[in-house]
Amino acid sequence: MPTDKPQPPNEPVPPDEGQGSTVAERQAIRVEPPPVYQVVLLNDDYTPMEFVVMVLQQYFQRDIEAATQIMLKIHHEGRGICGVYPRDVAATKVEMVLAAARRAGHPLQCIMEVA
Ligand code: TYC
Repeated sequence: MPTDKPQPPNEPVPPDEGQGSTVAERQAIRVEPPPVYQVVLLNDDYTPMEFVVMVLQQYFQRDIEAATQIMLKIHHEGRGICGVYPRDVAATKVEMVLAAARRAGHPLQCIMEVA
């Protein structure tokens, strides 16, 4: 075949492709909500009720009525939610409650779990 005429390319190249430029793609991006954690107190036979009420007032900003209700729920049902927080806040509250309980010589248990 004579080659004196330039041949057209096999496929047309769309503008801006294959030339090192960035192409923004329309894509649904799913953003998960940040995980929140519930701080839970567990019942035991030795920690005084008054101490648990104090913990709920001091570390979970409950008034005396709400604190007493939560304490009684834990006493009767074995566990109760003190509050729901971002992970770092929940972890700090667990640490502070456990430290206060150990200082006072009580076996109170406090845990966090994904809400
Ligand atoms: N059961 C304890 C008592 O009878 C009271 C108690 C309540 C302890 C809640 C722990 O998380 C707790 N003295």
